[in-house]
Amino acid sequence: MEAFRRALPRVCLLSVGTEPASSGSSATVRVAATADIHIREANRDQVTAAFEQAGAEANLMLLAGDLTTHGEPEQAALLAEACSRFEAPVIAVLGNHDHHSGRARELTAELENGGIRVLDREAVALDVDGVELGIVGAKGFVGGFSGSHLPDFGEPLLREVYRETGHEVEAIERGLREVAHCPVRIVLLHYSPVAETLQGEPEGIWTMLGSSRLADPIREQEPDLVLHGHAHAGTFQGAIGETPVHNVSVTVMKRDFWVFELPVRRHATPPIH
Ligand SMILES: [Mn+2]
Repeated sequence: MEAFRRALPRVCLLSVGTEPASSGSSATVRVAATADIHIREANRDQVTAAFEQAGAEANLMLLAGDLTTHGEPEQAALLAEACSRFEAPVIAVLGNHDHHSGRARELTAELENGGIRVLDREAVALDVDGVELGIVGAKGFVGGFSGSHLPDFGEPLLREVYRETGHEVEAIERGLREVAHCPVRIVLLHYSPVAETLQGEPEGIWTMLGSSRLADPIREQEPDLVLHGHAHAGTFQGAIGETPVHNVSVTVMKRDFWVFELPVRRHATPPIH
């Protein structure tokens, strides 16, 4: 697991990249996204400054896991404090680092005390400046991609790993159905559903970085955006069918946040009689 211990990301003072809005769209919602912040005492001031700036620019903040370095609730409290200084809602999923101390429940409580909504295999619909956004949040899990699939075969422990990924896939599928009515739908993961955004990582560890099984409900239900982290040396942009997939790990973006301007499909104005 040496790969996961290498080079903890340096959160440097912010530049916020922006995805240009589609021309002709009458409304957009600004979503600031990041992953693999790994907050700890040593970087809390930089993280806090970055969050304040992005929080002032965006309608919504999405955090794609590995919020802490070792999964200690005290580290989560630092992030909760950083998120208390702006009004934009913050929605997060946990990553593998957030589970490392076996205290994910306490850690989640700290985050939620600070107003951060943690999604664990669930969906939420929220009104952001008059637009109903559907967010499906799941950590995702391992399993690999074409040529490196973990099969549902053999020792019970390995089959349990396979099954665990299956639970994540089911949650994404169910969550997308629950927010099908929302004009903007986003899937927030930690592990990757595509190999494309892992390009740059050694292929030998791709099985541990995500699973193509996570992509099945996304391909079928076509949300507007999929975000993940975890692959620190991966690639920013990928796709599942028509749905853009972005690896928003801070080390991939080379900045603290990316602000996506998502066009909003509004219902046509009814005729006046
Ligand atoms: Mn990770």
